[in-house]
Amino acid sequence: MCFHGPVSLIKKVLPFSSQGSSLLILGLDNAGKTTLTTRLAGILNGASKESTKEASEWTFKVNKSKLQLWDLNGELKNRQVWPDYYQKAKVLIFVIDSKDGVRLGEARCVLCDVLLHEELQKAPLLIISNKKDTIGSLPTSTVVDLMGLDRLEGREWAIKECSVETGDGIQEVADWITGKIKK
Ligand SMILES: Nc1nc2c(ncn2[C@@H]2O[C@H](COP(=O)(O)OP(=O)(O)O)[C@@H](O)[C@H]2O)c(=O)[nH]1
Ligand SMILES: [Mg+2]
Repeated sequence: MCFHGPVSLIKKVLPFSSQGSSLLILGLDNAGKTTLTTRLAGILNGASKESTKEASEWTFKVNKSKLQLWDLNGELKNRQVWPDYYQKAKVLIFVIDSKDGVRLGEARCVLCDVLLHEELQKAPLLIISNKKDTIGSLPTSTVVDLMGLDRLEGREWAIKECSVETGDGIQEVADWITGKIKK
């Protein structure tokens, strides 16, 4: 007997296991999400589980408990499946390419849409202003301004500068995650 069909269907509808916490890594394509995930795996005992064109699943060990991490594909055509992952997300990370001022407006709209989802109402949010090693990287105050972050109401949020390529700021991101998963 073959259960492949139904099991795949259940997995698609319920991408999370019932145990542990879940973290979503979101952002536009090319922001640095996958590079960040790989870097974090080195610090937080991460192991890659499954990868599709829409999402990569990882398991991390944080504070002796299991953390499921999902690195979601940020291309426009793949963003429509993001809500499938919102149900049990405890923590959100939104990665921004700080040298791509042209796409900050798009990033703002995408983040706005994400935060409107009821399931994510209580999830703390970390914005990562990435690619700080590049010439033309925008200062954090400009990113906060252009993303409208100071207008976020009723949401626990923080912003950190990072260069996931060089590793600068990664430890602070890992510490932030560890602090949130403790709660
Ligand atoms: N200079 C620089 N390049 C980066 C940084 N982070 C990511 N990149 C590059 O940006 C491109 C997209 O990164 P990737 O992690 O695949 O982005 P994703 O589409 O959000 O998953 C790759 O060529 C990375 O090497 C960074 O902090 N600095
Ligand atoms: Mg990616």
